[in-house]
Amino acid sequence: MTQRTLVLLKPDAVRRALVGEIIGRIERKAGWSITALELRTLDGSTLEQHYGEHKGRPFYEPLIEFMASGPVVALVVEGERVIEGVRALAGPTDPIAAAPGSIRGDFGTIVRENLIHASDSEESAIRELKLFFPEH
Ligand code: RTP
Ligand code: MG
Repeated sequence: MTQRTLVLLKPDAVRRALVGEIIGRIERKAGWSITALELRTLDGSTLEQHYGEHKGRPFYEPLIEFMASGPVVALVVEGERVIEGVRALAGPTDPIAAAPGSIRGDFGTIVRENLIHASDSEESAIRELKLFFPEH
């Protein structure tokens, strides 16, 4: 089942120069490919649409501020079961609970600064790809 997913390497990953490390893990999965990639600083409107499901939660405002605090690397990844697959590479939201070997488990400590976003379902992937790469 070939799918496409939206991945964001969050501002902490860019600041800490972990972009190559994280992209390398995605690239090495058999048969997956990166079909779009861009360094960009996200504006409030894009972030409100992207994280709209969390509006009203206590972590929402600091999350939006963090996500706008520096450039992210946005990428489209295509391949076999890639939606579930990138979420598995990333590990659970809380990096302390994430197993070593996962991206969050290997590099993160703070819940907010957990390095990577990946679409969590086919519906989210379609919505997020339209938001970040409408031309794609
Ligand atoms: P993402 O949407 O970024 O891929 O992460 P996720 O699905 O694993 O987690 P989600 O529940 O959607 O939360 C979105 C992002 O908000 C930050 N967060 N902070 N309690 C907190 O301080 C808290 N909870 C969530 C994280 O950056 C999380 O990835
Ligand atoms: Mg999420």
